[in-house]
Amino acid sequence: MKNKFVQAILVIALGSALVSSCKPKNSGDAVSGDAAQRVYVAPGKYDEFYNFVSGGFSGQMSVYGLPSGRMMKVVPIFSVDPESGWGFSEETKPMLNTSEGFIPWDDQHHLELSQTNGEVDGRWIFANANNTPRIARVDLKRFKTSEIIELPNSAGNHSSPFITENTEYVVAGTRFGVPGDYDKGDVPINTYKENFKAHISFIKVDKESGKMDLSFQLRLPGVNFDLSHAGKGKSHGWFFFTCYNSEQANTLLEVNASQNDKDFIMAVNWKKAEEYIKAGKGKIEKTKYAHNTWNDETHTGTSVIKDEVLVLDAMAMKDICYLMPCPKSPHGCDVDPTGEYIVGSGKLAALIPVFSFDKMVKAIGKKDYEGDYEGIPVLKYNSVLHGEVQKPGLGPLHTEFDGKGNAYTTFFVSSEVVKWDIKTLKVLDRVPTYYSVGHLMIPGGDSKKPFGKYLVAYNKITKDRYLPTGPELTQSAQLYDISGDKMKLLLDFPTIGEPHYAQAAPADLIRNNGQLKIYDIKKNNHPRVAKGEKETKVVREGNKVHVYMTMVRSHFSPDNIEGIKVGDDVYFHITNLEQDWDVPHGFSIRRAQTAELLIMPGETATLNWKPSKVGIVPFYCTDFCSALHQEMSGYIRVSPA
Ligand code: CUK
Ligand code: CUA
Repeated sequence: MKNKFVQAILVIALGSALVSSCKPKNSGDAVSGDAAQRVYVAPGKYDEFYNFVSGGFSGQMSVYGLPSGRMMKVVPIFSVDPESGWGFSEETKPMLNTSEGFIPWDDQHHLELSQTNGEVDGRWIFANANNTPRIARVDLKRFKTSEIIELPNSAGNHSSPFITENTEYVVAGTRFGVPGDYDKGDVPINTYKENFKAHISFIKVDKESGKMDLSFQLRLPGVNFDLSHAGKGKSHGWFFFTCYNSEQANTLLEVNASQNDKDFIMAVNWKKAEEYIKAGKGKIEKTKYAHNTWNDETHTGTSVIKDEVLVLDAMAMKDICYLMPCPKSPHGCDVDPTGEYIVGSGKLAALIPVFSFDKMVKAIGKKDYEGDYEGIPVLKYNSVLHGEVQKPGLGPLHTEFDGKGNAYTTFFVSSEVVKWDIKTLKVLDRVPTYYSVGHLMIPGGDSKKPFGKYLVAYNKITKDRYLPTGPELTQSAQLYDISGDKMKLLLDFPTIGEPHYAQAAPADLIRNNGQLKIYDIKKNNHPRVAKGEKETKVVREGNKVHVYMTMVRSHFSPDNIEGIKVGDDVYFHITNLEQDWDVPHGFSIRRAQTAELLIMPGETATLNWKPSKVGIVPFYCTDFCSALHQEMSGYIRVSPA
């Protein structure tokens, strides 16, 4: 039976390969002959890896199983989510608060799993918001966003969130130079060079709780940071950022921002910066940013607006930052598992430069500079270069590692993944991607200990890979087997939003980290919890009405509510009394101005509703919860004001 099934899948796979027209000629070679078997996870069986994928302009993170490519969850982070009530319930609204109020959307590009000793530890995953600069921490015990911190003095939070090898810091570099916040901002745009500055934020992460705290910012010339990675092993203590627009042009048309032959990789000695901060060299500046935290026992988010930030002028400290020239608008910046090799991918370059950390340290020791850039030493290209990968492909973007001495780089323009040897810089293999790959991911592939085995390409262009769905097509990821000498294509799978960076961890690492199945109702400290039906009540305070409600299979209590008037401001505080795994209940009310609530066992959530019409208003549970789910409903009587 199994073989027949596999054969059928193969026939379908091959058949579709024949009818597609615009594939490179070698596409057949790249597909593994036993691909179907390699990705088939039988019903009831689990995947080998969790794959966390950035949601791009959806603002969320999605969770897939590998090798099956099955999507298991979308975790709402930076965008409202009507399905779960994220950003709609009173408790979650503060999580999307910023210094300029509630913001319902963002562009989520990169994810980074927490690490201990440079190895993925499966505790948290950090996410960036590109548009309104923010960093989030998602707790992987609950698959829920626990914390969001806004970044002051920042615009375009692209070079983030990348972490140091013990998750000491989450680091974030700005994409746009800006003059700073508030009163500093009112300057002519063509005064870019003098007024616009780049910033790197260092967010401290508490070892036990994971709680974030904006520790300090480095102020730098107004270059644009693109991507970054921390050093590891021997280079622990350093951070590496690609910078483009070293011209500091305020209009990024090619003539301006790409005229320099070489931009830079900036090496930042963050341990030194930390010392300067400890020695009191930072300056406290007035600003405003939101810091939002979720409390698991009150089931409520709190937003605090902070008004100060500690800034260290990196241009004045001569030994924090160093620049390594890097050809043509570098994009990705990746550090190999040993911490020795730093790969810069110049997206307009025809080669990949690989820098040596040891050589860099030596060059700094000898002050082997070719000059300086606004007070920051520029090291000589040849004194820091390990070597160049010649003619690897067109449009290199990002590199990951397999832990066996190989690097894998994506090429957007030539639409391929290229495998090369880190030491010899020889190209070993190449496979086409469909089409125009951006990021790639190997489980643990940016850590000290990659898990290898698979590689996923996250593509920018879909074209003919799936059944057409009108002008808008799904985004596409592709899974490759990298366990042998040659890469083999195994599977296409669709993703949400536009996927950028992703992470993956062995399933057991996440499953055994103390996964939560229910919230203990005894520990529920929500200020308006009802821990049993006896505690339910309707309390009027002026035109505000608080309904303390419970839900349990298969009824609400109370389920008939009278005494509500047009113009009232009604709050339904609903507690799910269940204490069984996978028994959420939903709550929706006719003409609610917000969304539904999906409430987990033991949790309390609040929906606000402003009745505008006289009449009978039904409400019901949205999640099929028992044979009597359809009966799980009720009525509200709305009377004239
Ligand atoms: S960027 Cu998307 S392909 Cu935002 Cu990481 Cu390189
Ligand atoms: Cu509760 Cu359906």
